[in-house]
Amino acid sequence: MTPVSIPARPFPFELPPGRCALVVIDMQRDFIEPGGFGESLGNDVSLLRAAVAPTQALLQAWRARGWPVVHTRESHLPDLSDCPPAKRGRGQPRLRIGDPGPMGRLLVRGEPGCEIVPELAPRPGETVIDKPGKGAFFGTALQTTLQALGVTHLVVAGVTTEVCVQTTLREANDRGYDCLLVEEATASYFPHFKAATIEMVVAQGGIVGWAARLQDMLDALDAMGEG
Ligand code: C5J
Repeated sequence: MTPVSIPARPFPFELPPGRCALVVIDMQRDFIEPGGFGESLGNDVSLLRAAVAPTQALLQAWRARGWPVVHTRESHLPDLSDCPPAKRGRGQPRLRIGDPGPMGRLLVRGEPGCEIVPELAPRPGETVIDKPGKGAFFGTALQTTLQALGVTHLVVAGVTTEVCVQTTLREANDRGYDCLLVEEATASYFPHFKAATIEMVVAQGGIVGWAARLQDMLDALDAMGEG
């Protein structure tokens, strides 16, 4: 099928229908809602809410076309055997990974806080990747999953822009995927880090990938129709 040309920086992104997965990074209650891991680190979690509605719009577009959707969760096994002590011990948070909080044990699989926010809940048939690190390829089956789906391009959304989103973009870039970050569908506790990350991605002729505005992406998809 002919690629859809998405207006983007540093130049248009040629999206191959059906071979471009939407990857939604870590839109979990633990990062977005009060009482979770993000707040335990001293962050204003309300800043991340802005990415929810734009990500919903992307999910709607992908679901309407039956294109592949991948959700990730930064999460650990209940015994924390996949959480390096250096990660758990870092900094001086009020609560650490695995400690009990109002939404259950922080970043532990199966706990309420570890779930994706209800507005963006995965649907049956969508891939959910539990990842112990910042990058979605590290310690996961993401690469084999994407290969099995025939995916060559990624459209990326999620939080936080400069941590798990950027790490995943770089991992994907090194594995040969063309990646586009949707600006409104990503957020950071530090808005200037979000802005800087977008600039880093698109600089030097798209050294890591592309960035596009949500409406430009939706308009380009609408123009091709739903198929
Ligand atoms: C962080 C993430 N910020 N999902 N995780 O620790 O970006």
